[in-house]
Amino acid sequence: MLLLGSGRKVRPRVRVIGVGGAGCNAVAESTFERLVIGTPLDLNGGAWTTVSLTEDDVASIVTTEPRTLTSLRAGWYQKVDEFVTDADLVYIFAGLGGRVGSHLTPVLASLCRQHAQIVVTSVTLPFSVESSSRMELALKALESKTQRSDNTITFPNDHLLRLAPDLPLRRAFGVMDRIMTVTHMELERVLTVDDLKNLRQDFPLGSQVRFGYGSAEGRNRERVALQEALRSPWFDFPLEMVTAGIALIYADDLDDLDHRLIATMLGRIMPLARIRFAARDGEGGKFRIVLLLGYSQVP
Ligand SMILES: Nc1nc2c(ncn2[C@@H]2O[C@H](COP(=O)(O)OP(=O)(O)OP(=O)(O)O)[C@@H](O)[C@H]2O)c(=O)[nH]1
Ligand SMILES: [Mg+2]
Repeated sequence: MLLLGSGRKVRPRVRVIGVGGAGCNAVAESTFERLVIGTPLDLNGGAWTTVSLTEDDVASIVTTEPRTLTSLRAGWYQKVDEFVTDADLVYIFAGLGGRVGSHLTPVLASLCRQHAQIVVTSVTLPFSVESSSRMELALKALESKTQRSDNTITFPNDHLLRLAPDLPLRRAFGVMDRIMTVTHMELERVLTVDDLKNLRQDFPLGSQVRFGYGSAEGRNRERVALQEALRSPWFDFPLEMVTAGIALIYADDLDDLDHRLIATMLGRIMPLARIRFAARDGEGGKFRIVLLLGYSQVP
């Protein structure tokens, strides 16, 4: 069984970036060194690095080809560069479908890759009710992001409606913010620099990652929680395709046998996957599991 958090207990230097309206909101609760970048309307204050974009900046970001944008080294670009210069691991958050997040995220992901060992980008895709042009823009942005500059965790907003069909849009955004950001904070308590090397191999550049969650109590709690997590609306691809994964387990009194049971169950469903496990303390008799499952893009 592959465990995260073993090896030297040296924690990676983490930086978090929120891009555009959705990204800035999503990182508001993050406990790491954060940078938010967007128009003045997007920036929600707080004691972290703030990069305010003018309308001219936004116009050039939207109309300039990413490679040219990089070579221009505008003021905002240099501020982000400075912020991530000694980072080992960078998380970027954005909502695709608008102007800033969609156009800037791929550029920032490439920039961060020049410094950090791992860059994880978490993006939402718009709700269908928003507009079809938003979805088009979002999918285009997603495609240009998979120019092998990072690993992308994608959260199509629509899938949330399968869990909570009657949520008003504003509330739904808030729920998505939490779903998107909780995992990076939890992982941080476990990951060491040695883990980054392994994860880099497991999740090659351009990997697509999705999220699932389950919890249960009582008899067969491991099995029930795992089945719930595997039914996640975000696992909308065949699980046999999964090549790598992270299983974060929260439970008290877990022994080796429980670990092995979970590893065996996952192995049956995802025979090709290298799954790494991390155990965290639980609450009462509850067993909770977060699954991040990834597959490499077919070139
Ligand atoms: N999770 C979350 N998603 C949001 C939020 N606000 C907007 N979104 C989603 O993110 C997409 C992009 O919206 P924004 O983040 O406002 O876009 P932007 O990057 O700021 O770009 P512009 O608004 O066009 O300047 C929207 O289509 C929504 O689907 C939010 O507060 N939280
Ligand atoms: Mg916006």
